[in-house]
Amino acid sequence: MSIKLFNSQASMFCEKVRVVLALKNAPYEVIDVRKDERKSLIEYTGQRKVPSMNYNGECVIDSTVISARLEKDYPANTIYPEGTTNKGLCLALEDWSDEVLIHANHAIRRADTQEARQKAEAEWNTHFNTLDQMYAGRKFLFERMTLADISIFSQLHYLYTTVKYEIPAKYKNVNAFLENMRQTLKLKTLADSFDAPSL
Ligand SMILES: N[C@@H](CCC(=O)N[C@@H](CS)C(=O)NCC(=O)O)C(=O)O
Repeated sequence: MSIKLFNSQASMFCEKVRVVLALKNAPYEVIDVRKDERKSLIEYTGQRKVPSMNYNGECVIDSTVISARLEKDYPANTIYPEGTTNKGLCLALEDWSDEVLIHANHAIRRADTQEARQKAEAEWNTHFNTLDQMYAGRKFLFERMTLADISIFSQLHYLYTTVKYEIPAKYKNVNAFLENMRQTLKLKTLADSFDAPSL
């Protein structure tokens, strides 16, 4: 089995896949797309986005598709919760994080006026409120760490590390979730990006 991950260390979606690979204890090689300005990525996949993967000769693109593909061959340490209903909810939350929280991250990163910054912070406050209720009284959204938590963490972690935005202390459950994920992923500090080969 040969797994090659086309990776950009700063990408939140690549971090999401690196966490899944580590959880599965699946050995993989990293191809840093910044080294050749995505030339080998484009040659192999015909597109520019990471994460992409050469999975034993099979071209797999997109963090959701890659995660599902890994789950199929590495069912131990499942990334989904028990039961069909919860699996559906987990996938919906993964999608919400990947499509909605990413928008808030782009908005705050690209804000170049005070007005744009305020609007982006307001967008994040709405999501912090939602997340604070979702994580009230629980370490993870389901009975263990699942893809929903990993996706949400990767967006919040990007906000903290790349955007350098501190989540306001009043969102106690969101901050507690981040600290719990830091410990679970064995990051020395929240400023580190995740690249451990296993958990
Ligand atoms: N839905 C995709 C999003 C991937 C994505 O947006 N990747 C960004 C980096 S975070 C990228 O490679 N952008 C480069 C480009 O679009 O040219 C996933 O889950 O993998």
